[in-house]
Amino acid sequence: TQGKVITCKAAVAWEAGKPVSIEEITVDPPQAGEVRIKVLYNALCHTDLFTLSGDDPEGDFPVILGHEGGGVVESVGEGVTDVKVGDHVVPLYTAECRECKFCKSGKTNLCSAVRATQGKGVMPDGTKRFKCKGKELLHFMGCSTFSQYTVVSKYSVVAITDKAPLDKACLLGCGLTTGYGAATKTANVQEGDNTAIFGLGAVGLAVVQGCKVRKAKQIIAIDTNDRKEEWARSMGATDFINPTKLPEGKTIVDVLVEKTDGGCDHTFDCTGNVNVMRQALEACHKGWGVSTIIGVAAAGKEIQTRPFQLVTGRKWQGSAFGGVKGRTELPGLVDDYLAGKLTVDDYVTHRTSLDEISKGFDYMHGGDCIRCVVDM
Ligand code: NAD
Ligand code: AHE
Ligand code: ZN
Repeated sequence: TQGKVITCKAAVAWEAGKPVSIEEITVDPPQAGEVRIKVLYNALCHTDLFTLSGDDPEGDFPVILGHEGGGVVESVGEGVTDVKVGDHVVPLYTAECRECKFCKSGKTNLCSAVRATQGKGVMPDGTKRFKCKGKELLHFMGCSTFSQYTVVSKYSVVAITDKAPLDKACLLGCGLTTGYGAATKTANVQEGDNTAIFGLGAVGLAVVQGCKVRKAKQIIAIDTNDRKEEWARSMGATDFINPTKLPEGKTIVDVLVEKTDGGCDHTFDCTGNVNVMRQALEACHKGWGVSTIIGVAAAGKEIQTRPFQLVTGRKWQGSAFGGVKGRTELPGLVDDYLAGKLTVDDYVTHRTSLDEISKGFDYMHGGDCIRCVVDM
């Protein structure tokens, strides 16, 4: 198939707010600096739902969604040397070129090499590789893993050991790395810290794992769904609070400030709800508490607090892909997974097939699903 157009199946999002539909599409060969991947597995992340809903300001249609995938390199364009045909790979929605101002800054994992074109749903040269019924389809987050074959920039893919099962390692393509990295890299939680995590989906549970590995003293898990308590404790949470069941007249901030003798050293939002983000900030300890936003809020939503909260020493920050440099650091996380330091397998609570991917979306609305892996 090298150099040939491939015909395969994909879940196509024709328009916002409508279910994806399984279509036969064509995938062009990789151009210079590009890699064509046979996608074997893809986990469903809430960000896919977010964009499908129409709430994503960068969301445009028709598009092939999906960004938490795992597969094998089918062919490479000229100038690609870091991956080769047959390699097991994970696509990266946060690229790493190692040449741009961001990659060289030593201050962020963000990379500018392909982000502008990625946000427009096209390849770095401004064109697309997907067609369906004669119509071109947009790319998504530089990955588009809802297709049996996809094409990505060489900066947006990393090879991993073939000892890691791809139907689990694909979770490191987003949710697991995002949460674990947010705690251990972006926030850099220290031993003895008091921490609170709002929202115990795959991301929040991975934050809990990161706080645990850093030997935080209190790891307070907060979720409106009681069924998440068991999940949170299994990942290392010391406490669980359902903010819809508080003592009369108490807010979640009151409860957390009392529980932590003045407030948390670190809090995390993993819900995408801007009101929760405010609570997470205001539950931080005066003088030094840091709140890290991971959740993705809908277009137009904004965060609010009194400036006094910051003047008196609280800090508000965010985290993308856990602050992790994918090409440099993801293989290390795979090693941690294989060494049993990072729990991944337990997160896969549901499976489905590409033909029945919409069942996967239904599982995610159900509240019992942590991650559903699609066999492509
Ligand atoms: P999820 O929907 O599986 O988990 C969200 C959890 O938050 C659920 O358990 C839900 O019950 C809980 N929740 C909802 N409202 C709440 C509230 N008011 N108070 C407390 N808990 C509440 O989602 P996920 O896949 O874990 O992703 C979490 C968020 O992180 C989403 O917004 C997603 O888009 C975002 N995300 C961001 C990045 C990044 O790099 N910044 C990466 C992955 C996901
Ligand atoms: N297009 C969205 C971007 C929202 C957002 O914050 N995305 C996260 C990844 S979510 C993965 O499940 C992120 O890391 N963004 C960094 C980046 O470079 O976009 C919007 O809201 O505009
Ligand atoms: Zn995601």
